[in-house]
Amino acid sequence: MIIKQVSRIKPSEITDRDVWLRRRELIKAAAVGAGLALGGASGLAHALYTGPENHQRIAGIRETDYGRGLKPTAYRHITSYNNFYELGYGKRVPAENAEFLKTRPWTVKVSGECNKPAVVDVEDILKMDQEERVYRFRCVEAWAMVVPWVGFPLGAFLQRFEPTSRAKFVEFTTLYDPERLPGQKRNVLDWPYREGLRIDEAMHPLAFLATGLYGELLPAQNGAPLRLVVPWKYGFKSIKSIVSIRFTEQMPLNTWRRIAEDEYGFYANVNPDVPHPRWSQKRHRVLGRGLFGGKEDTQLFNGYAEEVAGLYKGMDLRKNF
Ligand SMILES: Nc1nc2c(c(=O)[nH]1)N[C@H]1C(S)=C(S)[C@@H](COP(=O)(O)O)O[C@H]1N2
Ligand SMILES: [Mo]
Repeated sequence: MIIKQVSRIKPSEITDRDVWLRRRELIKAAAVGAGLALGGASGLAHALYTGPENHQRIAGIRETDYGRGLKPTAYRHITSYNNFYELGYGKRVPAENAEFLKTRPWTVKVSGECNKPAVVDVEDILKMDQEERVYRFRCVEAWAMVVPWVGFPLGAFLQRFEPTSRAKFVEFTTLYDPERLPGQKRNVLDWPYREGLRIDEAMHPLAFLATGLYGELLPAQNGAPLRLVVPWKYGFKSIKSIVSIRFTEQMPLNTWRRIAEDEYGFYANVNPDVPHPRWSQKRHRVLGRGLFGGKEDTQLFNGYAEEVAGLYKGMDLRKNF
């Protein structure tokens, strides 16, 4: 019966965040009424598209103003159109292979230029205060979506380990385990996937570590149990299924730059005026808005220029692409 309640309102009918929030209340009420332990922001879609570890609501999520007024992309699109090469190539394949990625046990090792290196268990990470932020997300391939993430600011997490003055960058690494991430059995990328941020980018209040979306734990295909979200940069910076965070003095060599440094830079800031060598970045397609209805102009820093432009003052954004 919860399915019926939920599916009465299609994600495509949500016009703004207030409606979406009201709908969430309705779903909560329906779930309680039905005596179900699991809620779910988009009912049937969850059942169709997610693996066995999902449907786990995150308790005590704090609402925030981030993204107020943005219309979140439907859950089924966010979770069925993915880039996660470790779970296969092709947008639909990672969701199909979700069950391979067992996310327990899971630890995150924090090391390098810091006073308090540590290995943190994912259960402790999930005990941190969780908040919700609705962010625009723009892939370098010129598709985009709006995601209601759950998680916490990256900077708040990093401070716990007391980075030293030599910590100029932060390097992130994805799990390497070809059994749980079978795409790693083929040498398509130089595994494990790595990414990096400058320390001031990492400490910026918009930089986020996500544990969930739509109020539930992340599905495997979206980077469970912990992934980076840097909304002003192209999607490939938002590394998934993180097991290691290292403070470094040198700029880390991120995976895509290693493969094609003329096409993918370190900064990867969303910028409509700097085309990819093989395509324009002026516009993008928003998932879930139909084949012809979803085109939008791409904004500098993906619309977050007011917040982040100061990080790049005096830098040539064409050279440092
Ligand atoms: N480990 C890892 N992280 C990754 C990727 C990947 O293949 N492996 N793909 C990146 C790219 S190109 C994008 S666009 C986003 C896609 O995130 P989504 O599938 O949650 O939309 O994840 C990024 N993080
Ligand atoms: Mo991407």
